[in-house]
Amino acid sequence: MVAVFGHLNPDTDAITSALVYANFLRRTGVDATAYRLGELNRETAFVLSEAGVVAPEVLPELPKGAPVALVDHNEGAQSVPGLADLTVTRVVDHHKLGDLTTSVPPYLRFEPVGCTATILTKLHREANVSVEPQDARLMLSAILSDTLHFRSPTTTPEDREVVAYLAAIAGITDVTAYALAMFAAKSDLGDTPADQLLKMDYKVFPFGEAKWGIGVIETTNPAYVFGRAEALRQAMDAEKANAGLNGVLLSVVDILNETNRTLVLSATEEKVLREAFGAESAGGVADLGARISRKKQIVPALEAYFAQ
Ligand SMILES: [Mn+2]
Repeated sequence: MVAVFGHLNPDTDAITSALVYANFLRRTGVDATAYRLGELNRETAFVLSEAGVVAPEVLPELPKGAPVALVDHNEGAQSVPGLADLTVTRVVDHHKLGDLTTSVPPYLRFEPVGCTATILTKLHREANVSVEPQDARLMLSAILSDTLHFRSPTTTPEDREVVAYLAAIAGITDVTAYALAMFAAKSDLGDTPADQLLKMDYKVFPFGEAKWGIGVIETTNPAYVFGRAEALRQAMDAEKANAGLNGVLLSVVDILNETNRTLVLSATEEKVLREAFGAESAGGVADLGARISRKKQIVPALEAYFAQ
């Protein structure tokens, strides 16, 4: 049995791609089960509930050498601890290639599109496997989530075409209304503890010798997040110390207005934000303008900065 899972601190794409790819593998004759590496965020819980789908189980401890398939990630720092002791047989992803090594020749499918689900839809078409309506809804949701309904610069024409294709199969007639409902669910953060808010969409990246944690809160209600700035900075500070990180950033992305204002933890982060992005900080917040994509606009600039 192949265990299929997305990254730590899973988002909608990480969860739904595991579900859909495991189903695709089963339908093409491979025994596979979807798992998750963390709690669902509110958007993902909304998506699964709308689709009538039960969340995958948390990945149990696997025996050494167990076959696994990675979706929506490939870097060790974003995966299950001990990944190096497992056998990566497949990766379907739309992120930069990191430190992945394998012990057997793997099936790898990487494309620079807006969402793993776009690639999974193509896999169905290429294999002449029909997309089931429930899977169509899950994949459409993932694409709307990852591309912020086509606002993100990661969006490609294929993502748009695939959403139109999946909407017809899923019977979703008003994609805009559905996307807004998803974003409202994501923004309804209630009294979520600050450390959970930080980790909701959070990844660790190695930059040379340094390791940085970069969180993103995509919301239609940034005022709520900034109202909790002090507690969030405390959570960032604790995470930086506990995980031995060189820096921690938390970007607050206003989905509807397409802006990024990033919480600045210390002089270290302030200096890097100024030198890598030309972003000045005021009141503990740096204005990163319209850089709303961590994958395409934040991480590459930091890689270039730390490579100097
Ligand atoms: Mn993704």
